[in-house]
Amino acid sequence: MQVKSVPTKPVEGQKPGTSGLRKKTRQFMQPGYLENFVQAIWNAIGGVSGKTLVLGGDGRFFNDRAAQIILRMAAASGAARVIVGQGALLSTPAASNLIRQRGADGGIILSASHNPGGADADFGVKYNTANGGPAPESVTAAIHEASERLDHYLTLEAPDIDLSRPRTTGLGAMAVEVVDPVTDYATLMEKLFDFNAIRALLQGGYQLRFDAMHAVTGPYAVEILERRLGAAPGSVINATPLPDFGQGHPDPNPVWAKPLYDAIFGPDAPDFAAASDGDGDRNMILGRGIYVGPSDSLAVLAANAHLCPGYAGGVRGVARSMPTSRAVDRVAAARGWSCFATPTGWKFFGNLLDAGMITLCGEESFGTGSDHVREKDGLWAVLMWLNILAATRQSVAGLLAAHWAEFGRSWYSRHDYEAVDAAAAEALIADLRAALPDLPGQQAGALTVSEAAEFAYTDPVDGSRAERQGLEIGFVGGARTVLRLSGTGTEGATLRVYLESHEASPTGTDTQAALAPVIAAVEALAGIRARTGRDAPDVIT
Ligand code: G16
Repeated sequence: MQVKSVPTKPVEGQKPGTSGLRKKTRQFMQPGYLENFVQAIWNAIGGVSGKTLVLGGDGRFFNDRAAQIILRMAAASGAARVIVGQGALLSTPAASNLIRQRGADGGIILSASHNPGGADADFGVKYNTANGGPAPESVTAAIHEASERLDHYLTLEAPDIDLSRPRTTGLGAMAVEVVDPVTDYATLMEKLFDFNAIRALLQGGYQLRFDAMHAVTGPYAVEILERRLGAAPGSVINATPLPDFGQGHPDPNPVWAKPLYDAIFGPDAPDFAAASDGDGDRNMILGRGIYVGPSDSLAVLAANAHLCPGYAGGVRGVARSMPTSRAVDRVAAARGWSCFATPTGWKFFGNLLDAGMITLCGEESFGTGSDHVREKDGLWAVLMWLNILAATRQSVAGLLAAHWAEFGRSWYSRHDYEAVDAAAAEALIADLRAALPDLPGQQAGALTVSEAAEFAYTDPVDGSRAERQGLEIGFVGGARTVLRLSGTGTEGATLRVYLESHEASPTGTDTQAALAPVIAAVEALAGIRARTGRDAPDVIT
């Protein structure tokens, strides 16, 4: 088998965003596009010669083709071994686990996460480092730089490898080890959670529904929830991963997982329901008649973590992304844990987890996780909820009511304006940024601004600095808002507006009504309607 050096030129815009490089699938399929980015990764990490890598993806359109291209490129550049999920499938948390368990040097995950899949939808490539986590900013910057200096890439002239069954085979001098994508991950979950207690709960007639949204968690959920824990067959719905996710949008939130969300408020609602996203790292938690917001979910998991065997030794500390609600801060304060606020993006938790400074972390964007891997983990969150529900024998609604009674309630919502004209969105942010110093003391609707600043973060472990991570405006009385532009969209700009207020003894149930003064204050300060031409957000979560 011959190594081939293919001359190439740098392509514009191969700059990894919040979570790897995410573009339209057709762009990735252009000859040389994927190859250029992969070669840029190799170049940025000092080559792959002699290294062991993990490879897999969420099964979306082009996943299988991309895996073959990457295998040939790894072999051509001298990699010693690639551990690849059967059928080129691996959920993001399972890939993180494999990298760690096998002591691999890193891994490539093929996914555009919760974005739709298909020839006319989205594709993505993420590089994870040896700790199993998303590449930090220093590495993504090096990849981008390498992508701008590329003049050739290396590949092997070789036929496709059969990835349809577990076995080890060779590609040139490189070993290709095809592994079952589920087994190691399921074993890890059995160590962290009390499977006997969950099994007893489920066998006592407790009804569970898990929506895999035709994405990668289907096989994981069937194995763990139905086979190992004894949930009734059919409890996992939309369980077969499809290249276009059944034409759905595999994003587990009330908008995109609407059938599940509606079912929980319907007459035949199960006791507990959950959904996960394209690559299995996000989660949405629901209980009969109640939706659990991601920020509340993190707070409840932290407050009850000691009930799960993997966390019985206690929680060392917690972290949340800055726009995530402060519900978990109140738990941390009550328990005497340290609590960190990081920029949006799971990579910012990596150093805190590696240094043993935090045990649990989470984000408002439906991500929760712990030190068991270095990615957020959808099914892990579902199992932790089930373990806590089994241990307390409370309903989801009962557990939340008890939590709010103890810590008060953080009313929280995110308003998204999608595919907004990029220039208009950037101008909105730039103008508000310029106005920040003058905002304190200013009246905004019924509220008065108390503080306003652009969030910047100094990593407490390595001192690295991340600037311009969102505009944060606080109001007298403790409410706040954050505005930032998404780093994961593929069309125009997505403006995210995060809204929060706190009530010590909560009464109502309507989140948007509770937040109405904050919503009006943001409009008064930022003029979103006039500047974007939108009357209302596209998505409210
Ligand atoms: C990715 C990151 C998350 C982050 C989210 C934010 O999620 O992994 O840590 O919270 O992006 O997205 P945006 O920049 O659009 O607000 P995922 O699930 O897409 O990998």
